Amino acid sequence: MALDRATIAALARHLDDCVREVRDTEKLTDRHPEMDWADAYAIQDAWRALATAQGARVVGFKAGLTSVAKIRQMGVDSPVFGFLLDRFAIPEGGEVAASSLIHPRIEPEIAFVLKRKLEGPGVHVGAVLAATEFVIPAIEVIDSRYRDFKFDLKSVVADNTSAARFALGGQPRAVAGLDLRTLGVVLSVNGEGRAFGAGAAVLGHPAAAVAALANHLAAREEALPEGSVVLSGGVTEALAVRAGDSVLLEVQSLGVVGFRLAA
Ligand code: 0L1
Ligand code: MG
Repeated sequence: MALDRATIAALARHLDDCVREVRDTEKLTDRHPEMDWADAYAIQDAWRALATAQGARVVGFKAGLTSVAKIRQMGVDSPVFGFLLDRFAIPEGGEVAASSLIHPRIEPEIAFVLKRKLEGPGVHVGAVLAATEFVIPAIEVIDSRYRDFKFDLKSVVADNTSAARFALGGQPRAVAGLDLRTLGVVLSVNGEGRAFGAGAAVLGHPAAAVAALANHLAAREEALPEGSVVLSGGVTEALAVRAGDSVLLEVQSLGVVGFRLAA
């Protein structure tokens, strides 16, 4: 590691301040070009510890940059992983205040809810499916704390992979009999279909992203707990949204989920 403990804690607090004050910042590597991968995840961990010390609950985890569309959109080349807090959840059909976000974007995702702990190493698609209680449509709201959504991978990992909000809804379905690769996805904004895809866009199979996440956590002596929600990654590129927009995601066989970005 290149950064000391005090710097890691200070950077986590800085990102947390940006969220609470709804303001952007320069990417961390501008001031700390020496920051390495261990530092990046240590800052994310310190932020997680700070949030739980403040009373938040970790309800799940996410994989990001798991589709070719996202990788191209962001000009990066490997998946990243973050955590989800209870306060990120938007009720289905509910509202989120645009004023509480910096420059939100939305992603259509398939979420997994686990019926038992999933622990790597060696987790594969089959193990993920066996541990899944149900899958459900999810819209992730990402809101990079970095100016103009411009960052490098280490900075974005420290920034909890831009995680900000998520909405789950529609029809929860057990995975037996579903081919997650061929499920069609339509993301609409204000009634207009804006992004289209199918589950296979996520690493060939959305469960592969969950497996990669479980194996990533194992390397850090963590596991996905029973009952956790896992966002497997955007099926399409992310769409910018603004105050007044209503968004709706339809996933074939799984129904719809939506919310409004209130002014
Ligand atoms: O969930 C995601 O794919 C986001 C990963 C972080 C990069 C970004 O903000 O787009
Ligand atoms: Mg995402």
